[in-house]
Amino acid sequence: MDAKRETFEIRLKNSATEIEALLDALLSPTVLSDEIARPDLLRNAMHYAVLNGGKRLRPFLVVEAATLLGGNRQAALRVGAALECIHCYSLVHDDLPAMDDDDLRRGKPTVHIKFDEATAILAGDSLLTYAFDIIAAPETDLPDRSKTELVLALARAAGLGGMAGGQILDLAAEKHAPDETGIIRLQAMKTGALIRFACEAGAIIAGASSEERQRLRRFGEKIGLAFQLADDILDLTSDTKTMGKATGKDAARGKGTLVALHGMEWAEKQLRQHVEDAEELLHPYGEHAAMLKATARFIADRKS
Ligand code: GRG
Repeated sequence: MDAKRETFEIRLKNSATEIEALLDALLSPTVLSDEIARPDLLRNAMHYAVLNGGKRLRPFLVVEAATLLGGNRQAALRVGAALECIHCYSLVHDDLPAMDDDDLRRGKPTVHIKFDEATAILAGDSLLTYAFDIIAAPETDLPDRSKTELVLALARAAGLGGMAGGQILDLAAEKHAPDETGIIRLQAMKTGALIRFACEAGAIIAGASSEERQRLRRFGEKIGLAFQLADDILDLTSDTKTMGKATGKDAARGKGTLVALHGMEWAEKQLRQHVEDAEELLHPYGEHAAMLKATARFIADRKS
């Protein structure tokens, strides 16, 4: 492994450890002010949904983007934890029988298998709500204006016009295969929106100029495209053991992906192009952006 990749992997691992410690503390039995009680069953299901492995890529992007632009690291960790709560909620709900009906996630039984369906639905709901609590809470050391911007951007990324909207387009795509524009749009919503938010959030936390915020947002869009393309390639080339979840499901359902449309050779070339474009966007920051550039390469080269 080259030295740069090794440095990146150590940094990702360390940041994942910090995020997991924070998530564990946030999901402790201690009742917060204005909460009435924390029912054990629901809290345990949320804890299981969140602290069950996972690369913690989205929080890493928040922290690294904020670091690049001089933002407060502790605040970035809390926003990263909030984003991970939303990501995990989406996985819990995506795995439900009414959606993808999966038994395995991150190599372990999915939440509705380990607990039950009602608990999984409520754990997802509570993780979604908790994300906004974590950002707005006084412990997140940011000006109110930044918190409002973060809440608004995250709500737009996760909801009707973002991830949840993308999920319904994805479900509809099983019945009527979308054309190329439709595939790109649904993927930008379902997967891309949270990744773009992660990068833009770093700029918001740092109180960066609108030009810098826009640059980080475009970087997020590019790596979001790379992430989805890599996911589609892995769905065809990897196995359940490596991925920790079922593979080959998209192809089996005849679900339209860009890989299915254009072939593997095109997809791999396109993937490299997205990474190059992403790196180019960070050119003005030189070596300071080495970690974010390494993240773009990791997303394209990942094996799970
Ligand atoms: C239920 C509202 C709602 C949305 C679901 C995220 C999602 C939308 C569906 C998951 C299906 C899927 C496999 C999407 C592809 C991209 C993706 C989110 C992969 C998993 O993300 P990783 O690789 O996972 O970052 P870890 O486990 O490392 O966190």
